[in-house]
Amino acid sequence: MPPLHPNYSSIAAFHAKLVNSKRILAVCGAGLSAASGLPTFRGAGGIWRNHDAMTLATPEAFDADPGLVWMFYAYRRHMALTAKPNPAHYALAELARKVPGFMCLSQNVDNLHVRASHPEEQLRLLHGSLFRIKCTTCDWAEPNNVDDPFCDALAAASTNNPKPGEPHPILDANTPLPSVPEESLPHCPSCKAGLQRPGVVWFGELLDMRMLEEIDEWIDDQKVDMVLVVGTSGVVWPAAGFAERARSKGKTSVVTVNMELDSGGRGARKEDFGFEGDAGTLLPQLLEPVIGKMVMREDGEIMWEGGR
Ligand code: BJW
Ligand code: ZN
Repeated sequence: MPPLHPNYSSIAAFHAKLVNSKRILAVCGAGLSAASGLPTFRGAGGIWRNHDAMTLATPEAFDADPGLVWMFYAYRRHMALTAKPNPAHYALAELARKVPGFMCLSQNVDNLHVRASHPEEQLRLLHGSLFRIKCTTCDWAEPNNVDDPFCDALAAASTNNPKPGEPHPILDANTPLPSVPEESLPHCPSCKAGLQRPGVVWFGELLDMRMLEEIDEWIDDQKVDMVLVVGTSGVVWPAAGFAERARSKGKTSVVTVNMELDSGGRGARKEDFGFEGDAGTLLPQLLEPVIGKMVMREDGEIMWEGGR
């Protein structure tokens, strides 16, 4: 995409706007966790065995073959547990500590924001979590289940790759999946009738209504100075609508950070910015005047030097 104005990708111009921004919203997607080694949904990474990940993320797919869909999610849980938050997750968490008027809306279900110690009250997980388990039938839910394997029948999804550097056998559509009959999957301990399922939001399902109301109230409350749109294709609703809603109170800068700018930078205006590249590299640089420079101590603890 050609730059919309000379400053569209100017870090200096962006920094000038950032340091004067008091209310900042972030809308994040799978590209944020790409630097942690987790695949995105659309594009090459979105094929699981020979299934489009999108066709597995539906209640219909779960009804038709709960064993197959659970295997997909069991593998994603294992991958997410094995992955580590990357500098972009840490940068957003530090931005939250430095800017009380910052709110992060994430479509990611991998728990990496939480593991990067993002303050909970400044984080909304729009599409739930791989580690929340709920019942298909009643209101029973377990908020944080990190069992890996999740159950015996799904153990194959939790094995480490026997040949590191080559695709995991579970991703090879020519290697048959162990059969996972419905009876072998955990049922609900409360109603006993329903199946346990991942607490994520599938296509056609409602997001948490109270959370959506709170988000709308947060956006409409006062002018939002800046929206960071990070690593998302921006095609899934309602997440795709928040940046435009935030513009309603005046000049809000919408800042796209994406590996491919034209994938997320549609309809940009002269107050907007766009930065092309890996979010894990770009976000810490972009936010540096406020959060400082990230330093990892020998014991693995993240520190921030300089900044506000
Ligand atoms: C990098 C990078 C790097 C790569 N650095 N960047 C209004 C209009 C039309 C349709 C609808 C509408 N309202 C609702 C709908 C229906 C539907 C919808 O949006 N459909 C559209 C696809 C057309 N929405 C829903 O059904 C939602 N429910 C709802 O609204 O209920 C009411 C209702 C229902 C029906 C009709 C009307 C109203 C629920 C949506 C739930 C989405 N669930 C999933 C699965 C979650 C569980 C799981 O993880 O398995 O959420 S689908 C999948 O897409 C997942 C993601 O969170 C979501 C968004 O994807 P994301 O994160 O943007 O990833 P990608 O892969 O698309 O993009 C990655 C980006 O990163 C790319 O741009 C890369 O370039 C970039 N990138 N590497 C920076 N290193
Ligand atoms: Zn139940």
